Amino acid sequence: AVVLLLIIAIVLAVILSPKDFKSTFMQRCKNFNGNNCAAIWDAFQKAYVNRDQCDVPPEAYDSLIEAAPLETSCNRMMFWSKTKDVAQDLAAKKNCSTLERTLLGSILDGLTWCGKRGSNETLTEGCPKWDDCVKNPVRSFWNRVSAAFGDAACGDVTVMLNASIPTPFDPKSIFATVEVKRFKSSKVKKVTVVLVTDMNSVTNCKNKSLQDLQNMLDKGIIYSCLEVQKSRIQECISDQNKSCGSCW
Ligand code: N1C
Repeated sequence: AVVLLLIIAIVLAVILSPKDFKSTFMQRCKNFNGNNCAAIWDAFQKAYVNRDQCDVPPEAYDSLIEAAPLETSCNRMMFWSKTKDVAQDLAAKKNCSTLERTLLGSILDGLTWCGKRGSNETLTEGCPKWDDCVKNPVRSFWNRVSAAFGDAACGDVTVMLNASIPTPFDPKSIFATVEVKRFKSSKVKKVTVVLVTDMNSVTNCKNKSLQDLQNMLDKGIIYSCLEVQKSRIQECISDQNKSCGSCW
């Protein structure tokens, strides 16, 4: 009986998961006050349904971005790499904008999806992992939406990086491969790296990869790097009166 129940549960989970995915999508969209969530869903799933799971290029999401443009505000944009949790907490507290705090980012954060040839279903199991192939639906989504987020960067921009890894500015990261390259000196005045340090730190603002970051910026964009202890950042999150930066 236990085995039978288990089989029924698995079959149900497989049948129901695409629907679950759509309802999660719609729920999150509505929670964000998305007004045309049905149209956004439509544009979203057109990107990957009925396609090979490793043949969804970032451009497949162009019409999704058109249907749900990113809303951001100058001087309040925050980028991050390998510091997701602390970046999210700070952004929420300081009312700064990370990609997860835009409509599309908030809907799809943490989700996995893909389609398959000959079907209009959305699958959530058996989808390619991040590194299985470059043109997988999830990876292409983050690449495309991050490009739009990078394009929107303006004014003073904050980037949270992690001093506990040898290469805080990881050349393979989305921040390095997509976002930084889109910062334009006509719009972005300054990039401030907040390098989050703690007891496990292995590097500082003199890190070679940060030199690479600085060199990659358009001429005219001011660069600065601050080493800030994680405990201090936690105070910036919890204590209004603590003197911190505008997004940290
Ligand atoms: O590759 P990363 O970091 O440098 O990507 C982070 C960078 C941020 O500035 C965001 O604007 O790119 C954007 N971004 C997300 O917003 C995001 N949310 C969730 C990129 N990736 C995002 N994810 C997932 O985190 C995604 O599935 C990918 O695998 C990780 C990337 O995290 P990272 O390597 O720390």
